[in-house]
Amino acid sequence: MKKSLLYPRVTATRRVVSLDGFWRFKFDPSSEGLEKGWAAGLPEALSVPVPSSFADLFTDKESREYCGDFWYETDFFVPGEWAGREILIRFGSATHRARVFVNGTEVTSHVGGFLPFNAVVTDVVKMNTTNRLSLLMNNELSQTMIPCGATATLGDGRKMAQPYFDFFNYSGIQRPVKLMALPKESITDYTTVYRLGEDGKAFVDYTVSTNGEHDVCISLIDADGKTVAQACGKEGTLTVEKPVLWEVRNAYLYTIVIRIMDGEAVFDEYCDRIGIRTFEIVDGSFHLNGHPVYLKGFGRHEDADIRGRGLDLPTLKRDFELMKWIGANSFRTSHYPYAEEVYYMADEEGFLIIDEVPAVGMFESLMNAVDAAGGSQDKPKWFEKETTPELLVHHKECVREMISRDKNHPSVIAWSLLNEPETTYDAATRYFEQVFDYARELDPQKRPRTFAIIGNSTPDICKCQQLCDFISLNRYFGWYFLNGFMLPTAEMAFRREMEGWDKVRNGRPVIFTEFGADTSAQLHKLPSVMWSQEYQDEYLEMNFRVFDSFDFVKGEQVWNFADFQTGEGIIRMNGNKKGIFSRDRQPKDAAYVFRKRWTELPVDYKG
Ligand code: BDP
Repeated sequence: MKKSLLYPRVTATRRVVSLDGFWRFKFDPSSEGLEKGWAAGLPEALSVPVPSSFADLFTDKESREYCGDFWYETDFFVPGEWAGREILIRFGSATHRARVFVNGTEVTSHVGGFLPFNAVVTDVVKMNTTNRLSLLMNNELSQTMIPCGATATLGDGRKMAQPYFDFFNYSGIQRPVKLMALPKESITDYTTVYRLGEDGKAFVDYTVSTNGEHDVCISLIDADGKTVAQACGKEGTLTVEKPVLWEVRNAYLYTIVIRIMDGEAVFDEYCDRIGIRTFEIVDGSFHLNGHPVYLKGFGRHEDADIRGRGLDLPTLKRDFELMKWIGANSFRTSHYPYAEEVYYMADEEGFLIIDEVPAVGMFESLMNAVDAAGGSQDKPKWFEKETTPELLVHHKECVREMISRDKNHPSVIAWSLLNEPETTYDAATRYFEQVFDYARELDPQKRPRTFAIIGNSTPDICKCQQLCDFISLNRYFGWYFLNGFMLPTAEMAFRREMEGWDKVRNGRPVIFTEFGADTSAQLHKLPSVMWSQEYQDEYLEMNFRVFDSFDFVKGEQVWNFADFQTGEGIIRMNGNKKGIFSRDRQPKDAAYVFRKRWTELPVDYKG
């Protein structure tokens, strides 16, 4: 049960209680809490909401920038009628490391801040009374975990996070926490793979895992509540005679009901919503249900004022409304897997997701945003370090957890396995091969794999692009390179590089996973200057001209959906301003430029 990443659902046999709300909280800069017994009770605690990042809740800089150990604590009640069941606590995520205690006993630990995990607490909880849940957490960055970074100790002894990536190191319990009661014999996982028959039928090949011997039965129920297919056995095929397919921006969802049966008795029941669709690359194009689709959308962040990266349903709703308004059909979960609620909303709204593992910051010269702009190159090679083997173990574990969690979402069409890593030497190739092979092995749907290629990994020197099923480029011609008055020369250089990609792409599609220009939502200037809204528009028009003149470009995801928080620095004015929307989700001028383009481009553009 510990490893089951099924989304928590109440069914005939399962009970779920939310533990979200105000929790007790305490910083532990000297890492003394464990020794002092804080796992059993937190002295002089503060109060913070869960889910939320802690950084922007307070008014002092020490709290915002805090790096090190910290504690969360709450009490929860276990109903007496749950006796005899398996009892679990399920964390949507805990950033970046957590040790979990119940009534003072350690029950589990987890490393990696963006994927869920369970604590099995059956044997440590007291029934029909209150129990104590405590987490000893840590948000330090290192070179052996993703996202990569370092932790500095300043002259005055304080620790400081040094991300090798361009977003704020938001931490805490940022996603929902649930108390669950499951039957002892239960469903632990399921997978689906889709085939479309020539006679208009659809076939859903499924597997179900349980922790017991009894057989399972599966039903597929349509949106009107009618059962359209049934099958029994832990592996099998559901045949849907007249399927309604899940289409881009026109989603149709079925409910899959899985039951462990013993005669008429139902031991366990799990329900989920799935969409029937195929996704593949055919003749250099993305095909959804056999039809070409051009990707229009964003690289995004889970980021908003005050709550930081904490799941916030109103913000999530607003983001999807804005994406619909602007004519987008896709996004990348840059630079980490998002909260599960995001994928369920994408399933319902018909958005296509490139799901990204938190493998960012794997480039010594990207040690901070200043280096990113300056491009210092005399650093040791990232994938030849002593720390690389340990990093690979953690990276693969995150890939496993991501695919295990997200594999049944119709919205998820591809895996992005790294963002902007070094790619120009053989050790990188060897590292990449292991991650790419592992993803292929794990994914029942064999979705296309890619990684976001940094600007200085050009087609002539990149030694990893050949592993991608499609090529994803992060390109900043006209912003980091040849910017401002030099924009026309940026276009020439950009076109030359695209000709280079055409030579090595070997029939594969190319998309842009990043392009963008920092822009102040307040600044207008005629003629334009960099950072003005006029310049953002000119920059975009240049990029569009390039995209439109190469038929093998099959998608554009601009950086970024909205302005977002980063660390402090001389090239970031209270965050990254490449948003098409401001951080409070209002349109910059560029939003209207995109809206015009994307609402006019046909879904099968260049198909
Ligand atoms: C790319 C990164 C992204 C940054 C962006 C930028 O993938 O995380 O925010 O550039 O500089 O290097 O705006």
